[in-house]
Amino acid sequence: MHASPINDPCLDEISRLQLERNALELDVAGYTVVEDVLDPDLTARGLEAALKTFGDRTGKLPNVETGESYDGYFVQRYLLLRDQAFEEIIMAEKVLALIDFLVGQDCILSTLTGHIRGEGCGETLPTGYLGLHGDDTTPMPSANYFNFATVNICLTDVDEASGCLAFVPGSHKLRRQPTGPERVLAGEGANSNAVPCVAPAGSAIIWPSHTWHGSWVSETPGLRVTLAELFCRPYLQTYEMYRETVPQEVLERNSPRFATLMGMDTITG
Ligand SMILES: O=C(O)CCC(=O)C(=O)O
Repeated sequence: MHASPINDPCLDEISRLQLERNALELDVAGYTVVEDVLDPDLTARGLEAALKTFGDRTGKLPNVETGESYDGYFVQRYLLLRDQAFEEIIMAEKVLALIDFLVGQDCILSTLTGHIRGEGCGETLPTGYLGLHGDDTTPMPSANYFNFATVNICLTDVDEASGCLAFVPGSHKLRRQPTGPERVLAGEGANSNAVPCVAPAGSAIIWPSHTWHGSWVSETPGLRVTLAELFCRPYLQTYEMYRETVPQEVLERNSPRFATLMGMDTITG
């Protein structure tokens, strides 16, 4: 005799891609890392496109080795339509399998944001570190399911010296934002529950919106470059208005799932 199987397309996809341990980590720790979600060619194209976008918009092309003119922390939104590499990156299948697990297969893309971290504090982040926070912007207490899920795609290696992410394992179960003192990541009173998360280029760091995270100051002159993807339930307002702006030719060269991520199946707004 055999027990009845449970049929669930999301679980089947997680098994097919051998991501069972990652799904468990998301449930237990509130974050996980999957290496090699991008191949080296796509990682290199994504990095070049990200650097070019920052350069075009600021007038200073970032140099990953020297980090010149990029001390501190820099953020650029609306990257997706700047380069076809970004369209491929948001479709990385291992990432989407875990995103489906967190926020459902009908989720939409809220933003594709570029993050550059250079040495020290700079003008943009006087503390040097980015304080602990959750990415759920809905009122507290947070829902007992996830409204948003975040992915950081590493386009360069992210190690402790270059200002890696900090996570508080298990904090996704608290269903609230950290208090002011709980946000602190360095110096006296730093939150001792925060642990570092390092990952090589080509990896995805994935977490549900409730998990407390931040990042430490970089102590190296080179740049750490990541893409932050935020996915959300389809009834929420997105950071970036893809449904209203995505060109038809972009939809035509991509899959139906890409169109769903662009919000093409939503009826509100
Ligand atoms: O890039 C970082 O340092 C922080 C990233 C972050 O907080 C996020 O993607 O939500």
